[in-house]
Amino acid sequence: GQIVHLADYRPTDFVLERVDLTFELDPQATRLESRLIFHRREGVDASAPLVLDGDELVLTELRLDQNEMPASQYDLSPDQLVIRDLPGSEPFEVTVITTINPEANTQLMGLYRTNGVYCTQCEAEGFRRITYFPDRPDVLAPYTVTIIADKAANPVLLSNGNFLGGGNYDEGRHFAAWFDPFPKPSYLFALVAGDLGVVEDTFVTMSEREVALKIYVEHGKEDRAAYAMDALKRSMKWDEEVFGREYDLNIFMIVAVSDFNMGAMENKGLNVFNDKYVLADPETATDQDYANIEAIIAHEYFHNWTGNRITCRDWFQLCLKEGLTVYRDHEFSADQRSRAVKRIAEVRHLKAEQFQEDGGPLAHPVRPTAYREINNFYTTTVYEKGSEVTRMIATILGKDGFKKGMDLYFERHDGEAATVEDFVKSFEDANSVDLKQFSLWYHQAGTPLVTASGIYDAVAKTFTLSLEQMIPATPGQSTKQPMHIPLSYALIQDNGALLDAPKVSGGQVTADVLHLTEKAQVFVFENVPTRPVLSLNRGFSAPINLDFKQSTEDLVRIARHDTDLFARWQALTDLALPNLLQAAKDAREGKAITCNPVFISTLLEAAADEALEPAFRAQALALPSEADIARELGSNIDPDAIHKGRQAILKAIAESGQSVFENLFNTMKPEGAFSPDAASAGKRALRNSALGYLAYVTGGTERAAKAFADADNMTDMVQALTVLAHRFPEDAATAEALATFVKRFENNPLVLDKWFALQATIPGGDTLNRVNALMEHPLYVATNPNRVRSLVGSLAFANPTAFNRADGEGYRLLGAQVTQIDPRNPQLAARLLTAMRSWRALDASRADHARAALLEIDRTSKLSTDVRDLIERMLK
Ligand code: B3K
Ligand code: ZN
Repeated sequence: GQIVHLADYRPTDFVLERVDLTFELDPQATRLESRLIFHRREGVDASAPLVLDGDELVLTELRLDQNEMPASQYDLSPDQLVIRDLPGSEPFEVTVITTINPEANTQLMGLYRTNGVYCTQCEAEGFRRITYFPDRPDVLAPYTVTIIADKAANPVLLSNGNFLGGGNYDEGRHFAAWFDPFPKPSYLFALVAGDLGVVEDTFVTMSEREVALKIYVEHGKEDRAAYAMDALKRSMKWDEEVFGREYDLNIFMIVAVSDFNMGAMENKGLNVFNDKYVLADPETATDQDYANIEAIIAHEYFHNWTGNRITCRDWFQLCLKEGLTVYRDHEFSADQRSRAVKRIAEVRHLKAEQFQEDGGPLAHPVRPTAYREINNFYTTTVYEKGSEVTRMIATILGKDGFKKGMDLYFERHDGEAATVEDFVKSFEDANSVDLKQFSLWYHQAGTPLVTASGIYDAVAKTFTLSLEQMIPATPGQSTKQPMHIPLSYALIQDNGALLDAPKVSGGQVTADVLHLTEKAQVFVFENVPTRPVLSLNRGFSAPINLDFKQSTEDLVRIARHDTDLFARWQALTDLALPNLLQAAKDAREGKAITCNPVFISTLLEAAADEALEPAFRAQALALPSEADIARELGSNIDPDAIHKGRQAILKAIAESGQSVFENLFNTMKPEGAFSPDAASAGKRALRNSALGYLAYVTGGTERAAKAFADADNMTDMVQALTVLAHRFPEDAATAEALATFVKRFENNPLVLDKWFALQATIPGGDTLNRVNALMEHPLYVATNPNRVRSLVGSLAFANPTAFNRADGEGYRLLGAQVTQIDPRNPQLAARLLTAMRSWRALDASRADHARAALLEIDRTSKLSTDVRDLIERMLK
């Protein structure tokens, strides 16, 4: 793979007017006749050839305006088709006939088979595995698609757009024709065919058009699609109400498949989903599963406007659709559930994943300028930081200003392939503001570090806040410019009340937001009666690291009194962190581990506070993870010491809070039949958190075993089983519970994934033996991405002590998996490999083992571009 540069972008020489595809489906030899109408773009040299992309393609036939093309007119390779001597300005038709083997397609890109169902995945560059085509997002055209297939095996024949008609064909075959009037790029093409069950509903849009809604699942799983359907209808309504966006076709379809490289795909009118994000019922899905389904259904649906109606000019603009659509799905979930709890979960995820990426060898700007393999840029930086950048625009412009900008963006660019610059300009023009400095968020990688310090002058009654920003160097970017960082703040007085609208000087201030735009800046607040406590970056208004040394008393005041619940959670976290860091240090040096009693009492006070929603209290009790502690330490990391220290802190909290936890465990069970709503889920989360703490006091095993036996839903069952497995891995009760669970759910792949995952995350080096044994288990399916992620992915991403075992065996295990999976499924292999992206932060001996494992992969001949690209960046 060659490196592609943003600076090299230029439009195609030929404009694609229409696409007409006819598929004759066959498991090993599908025939596709593709008819493309082009014309030469105005001003393009008459000698310029038409260049079409391919990937491992077999050409069967080629015609120009219905006549067979002489071999002298084109150059052919599996990766490219170049046609010369084409008309000057009048339209012409190229017919490309290819033969495809869906069954041999293990990459799951292009046309493939999963459980007997034909399905496609074309983003980013999968369409070129189906036919020779100008496979880039700025080539938009309406598509007509005809599918012909054996009727008995494939009663369902689907593609994008509206259904035109269908009927019987020859030899037991039938056909269906679809037309998508909305011009789209090839990455949004989809085809699905097979024998599937369907759940149907309708939605009436804001202009009173009736839209048919259909969710296709494997036969017998129809009942488990009800929640997804409900989430879809709520998403459609919300997009009308909040963004003014109405659905456009007369049908919207979702298909759930069991072999999929990612979560889901927003193909126009025909979303294809990993069935993990469609299927749910109380017996088999956890509250987290329900929340994920709601968020992903919404995300893919929202793409219809942010991604499909307005798409990306080139793949460098990926955040234009992904960051924006993540922002939209975050806002949707916040509106459907508890906004503060949602924000806490988002920030936890952002810090765990994106901050880690931004601080390592794979760091890149939200809008990169070069890539070797685009599939490696579907990253948490493009998605989650991209969403944060959108959120900051809303913070800076306010609700109305943001809406004006979005409306202008939709108005200006509907039907187009746009850029990040187009997006930003819409906000500038709609609000008459200059966002030039702000745009650095798209271009400069690295998490800014803001250092803050405050001084109160009791005589002058002023509070002086000094801020300084530093953006760390990242690969290819050694020097950075100061950015525009919006910091939401509050001054909390002695009595806990917030100081109302204080007078501030020193820079731009809008509502409760300080705008840090200089490298160093001093804000002075006047008429402050007593020494205030500053709560800064409330709601995580900017995705930064904040270095602000606040005393325990000050943090306790924020934790008790801030009106922003996110800030209260942040203060509790800031109270916890120094204890966890010190504990890791003491554990490493073999010293006794202690914990600040004020932190413990503040935490327990929050846990027991009936005025706070249970989900918030559960978030507070979920201390920073081992990975969070590692990130705070930054270098010379010893995961065993972090684990040992954190366990000691958890035990100290459990011992002090035993009665609080017993009370929560006994009272937090939601009444009545199971409901996945946010309030019930919050109660379950708090109760299960209490169960986790109680595992550190006498009777822990028995209590967890009983909780497992009593569980009447998957959330409680999996939580109890996790407590048993993680805290008492060698206990007979654990072995028995694991056996009961697998026997009960042996026919449910999604539940089996949980069984594998919770064993792969048992702390400690012995887990590597367990994982090796599980890879030989008859229920382990090495070709199913969900199963591989649940076992190997969970070990590498979510089990620091086992994966980083001191002898390096964890890295070797991952390396062997990566090289084994790579030839079949490069995207899956590459994704697993990113688990090693922070290897340089480990202690010297572990880092040596990690480097050796990476070099071993590097020595493998014939690595995919995906893995090769990552290895090179990680070893650089
Ligand atoms: N757009 C797809 C992701 C495609 C990934 C290609 N490697 C799902 C989404 O973000 O909605
Ligand atoms: Zn997306």
